[in-house]
Parts: sequence; C-alpha cells; structure tokens
Amino acid sequence: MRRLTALLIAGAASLLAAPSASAATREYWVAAVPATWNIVPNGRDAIMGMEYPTADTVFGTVVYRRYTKGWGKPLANVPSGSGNSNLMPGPLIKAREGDKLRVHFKNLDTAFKRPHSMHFHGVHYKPSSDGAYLPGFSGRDANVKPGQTWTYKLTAGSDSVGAWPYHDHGPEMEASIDGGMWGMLSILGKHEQAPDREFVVVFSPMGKFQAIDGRAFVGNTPVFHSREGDLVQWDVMAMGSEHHTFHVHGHRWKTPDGRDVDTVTVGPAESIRVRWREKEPGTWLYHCHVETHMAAGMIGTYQVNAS
Ligand SMILES: [Cu+2]
Repeated sequence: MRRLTALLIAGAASLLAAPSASAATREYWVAAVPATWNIVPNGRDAIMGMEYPTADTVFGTVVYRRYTKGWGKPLANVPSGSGNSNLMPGPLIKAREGDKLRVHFKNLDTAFKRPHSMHFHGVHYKPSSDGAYLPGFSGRDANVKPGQTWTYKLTAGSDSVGAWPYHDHGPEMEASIDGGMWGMLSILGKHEQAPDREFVVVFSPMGKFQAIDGRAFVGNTPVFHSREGDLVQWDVMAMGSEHHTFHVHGHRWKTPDGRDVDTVTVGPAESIRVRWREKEPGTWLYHCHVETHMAAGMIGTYQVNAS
C-alpha cells in the first residue's frame, strides 16, 4: 500500500511538473542606465606588449541593465562564471518556444537624456512592441523618453528557436549601438535540453578597438568557463557595420546544414547558436579571425576544467 501511495504521489508530481514544458509568461525588468565604461581595464594588450592610457579606453555611455521587479534593485546582466562583464551585453533574455515575454523597459538615462527603446529580433510581436523609431508612424515604444517606461510584448514561436539580437532602435540608435546598447535573446525548442553553460559573444567595434562584449584584449575580454562533459552553448552576434568570424581553438561544431566547422562568419545583426558536448580540457583561445580585428582586441580565452 505504501508503495502504491508512493507511486501515486510520484504520478501526481510528474503531472504537476508537466506544465513546465507548456507555455509560460516570462517577465524581465530592464533599464537604460548611464555608465562609465573601460574597454581595456588592465590598460594593456598582453600579446603585443602594448600599453593603453585610460584616456584612450574610458568613455561615458548608456547600457541596458537588468533589475528586480518594478526596477527595484539593479542586477548583474549575466550569471557569474558566464562572463566578466555585468553591463555589456544587456541581460540575456531567455524563453522557450511557445512562451510569452514581457520586457518592462525604463529609461534612466540621466547623463545624456536621450530617448531609447528596445527592438527584438527573432520573436513575434505587434507594431506597438517593435521599438523602431519612424517619425509620424511609430509610437512611444520607439521613443521612450528619460523617466518613461514601456512594456514590450513578445511571443517565441517555433521559428524563434536560437540566439537573436536586441538593441536600441530609438531616435539615437547609432550612438546607442556604438556605445553598447545591445544584448541577446536565447530561445530553446519546446523539448530541447537547456545547456549547462551559455556564453554570449558580441563582436563590435568600440572606439579605436575591436571588442568582445565591450572589452578588448586577453585579460579584459570575458574568460568563459566550463567542465568536461558540459553541454556548452555559445550565442554569437555582430553589432555595428563590420563582418566578423567566430573561431574557437581545439573545437569543431556542426552547422545547421550538417558541416563540421571551426570558424563561422557573422555580419551586422546576424546571430548564431553554437553547441557541443565539451571533451577538450585546457585553456583555449576564441577570437574573431579577421586579422586586423584580432590585433585590435577581438580575442579571449576559454577555460575547460577536466571532470
Ligand atoms: Cu572581427
């Protein structure tokens, strides 16, 4: 009898657990906040032995920052261990196929007092959640003034699975994108396994440097960590007006059309999702393979611990 009860409880528990696979509504609270950003915090390019004074590497900008509900308290944009930057890129917006997303945005740009917005790729939405400024046509979603808020209503469809960009598409989009107002969406298939490690790599020019997540040169760019056996996922995109090639040493992966590759090109606002089961312990390089970009800082390290 006890065994039967246990089975019944287990059965009920699995029924209760079932809704997790069905559609959910996921809420994010994000603000545009001023920041003083250092592209090269340690002041050097360790590979070339070059020094950079802070006058060349520090600038004032505006970034997306994740907050607790109601913009109560600021949060780090990425979980610890999945990057070294808590402001660039903006928060990783996660969902599963079928989910609804509610992204509550507040403009706290007290430094430049510019209007801002959020415009999302890869998901379904009405024009009032497009966030793209067009005088005479777009509404407040595309022109959120300092102190104002807007909630973007998005749905992840079966054609939304993968990694996608979001960015400011307001009246001052160009300055915002140059300054780091971008981030990524990560959408899993309905029954797809979530990765053990997820890394966000955003290639963008920044001042006279070529940056990954707003940082240049090994020692400043993110150090990504995993363990042997982990399912590792890289969400990679390019922002700005240049093409980049994502290359990881010691690893290959399958493209959607089934080819084995170790380098893939991403152009402006293109995004890719790369996955593998990790089996190569050691310290590896990842970088853009456009040589002038690599020399200008677009390189970092990936640390795989043995299991
Ligand atoms: Cu590049």
